[in-house]
Amino acid sequence: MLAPMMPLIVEGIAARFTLHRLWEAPDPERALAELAERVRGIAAGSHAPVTAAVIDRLPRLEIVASFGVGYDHVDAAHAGERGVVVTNTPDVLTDEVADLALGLLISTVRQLPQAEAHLRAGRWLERPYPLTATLRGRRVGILGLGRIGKAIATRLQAFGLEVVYHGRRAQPDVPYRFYGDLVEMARDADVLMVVTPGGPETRHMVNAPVLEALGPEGILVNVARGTVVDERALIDALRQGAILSAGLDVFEDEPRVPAELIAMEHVVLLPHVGSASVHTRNAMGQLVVDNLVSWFDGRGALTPVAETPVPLPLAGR
Ligand code: 8YV
Repeated sequence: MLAPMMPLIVEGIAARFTLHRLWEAPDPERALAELAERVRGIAAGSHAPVTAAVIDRLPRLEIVASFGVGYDHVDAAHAGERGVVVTNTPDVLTDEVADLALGLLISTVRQLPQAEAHLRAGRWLERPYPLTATLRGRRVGILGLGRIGKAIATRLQAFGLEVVYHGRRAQPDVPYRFYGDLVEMARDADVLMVVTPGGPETRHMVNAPVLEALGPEGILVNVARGTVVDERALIDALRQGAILSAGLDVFEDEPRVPAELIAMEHVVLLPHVGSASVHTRNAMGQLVVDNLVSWFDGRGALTPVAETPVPLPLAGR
């Protein structure tokens, strides 16, 4: 383990394997060098990247069990080339993140945090809270219709809103209109909901032209990765009124959030809490442990990522 993880994971792994807590070593670099010939698995979180260099230093490495559905902190392509399986924690967080996405959307459009602050500050006694924008009649463009995107779409439909989507390819089995071009979708949509994975392929996909196309009544919601949105372009768009508002759970350089965003009273900002309930984080943590146990029991990884569909440990192949 390269950096501290939740107790459930630490204890679950330590109960079954020899766990080396690298961050506790006086010199973690040296500790890794000394362990290099023996390490067969890594448990990873987003604050300690598993780079190609780390993978290459460990000749006996078989599996990287990563916490979170997003795994942009792991060089999975390189792991795949090396025959190392990478696992993530999908499914167990889908509904939690979709719930949060809807909460953030409503909070942003109807200014729930600002309205509450108005009450708490005693200002209701002076005047009612000003009228807000509405969710009614909005068309929501989902960027990335994967598992979480679909769970969000289901909720939006229950809210009586039209859903469209953009992704790498059209999905024949979904009832929503597909746009091959993101700017075109942004032009037709009133909300852009970002749910696509991070990493170099999606970096700054939501840029100035996309925000311009979303338009002055447009709302951006990002529950995916900060890197998908060009944060400078977003700040400019919000300042100039090119879009109406934004609800953000993720940031380019989190936990550092640009002062310009913090100063804007009309945006809603959350500290990356999409999956952050005790229930869901426990389920995610357990899946990290279960992947390692299943792998070293010779039963294969439970949730390997697309880049590393390695079926079984070497011994079982
Ligand atoms: C976690 C996430 O907050 O699953 C993900 O991809 O972003 C979140 O569920 C994150 O992985 C915690 O490090």
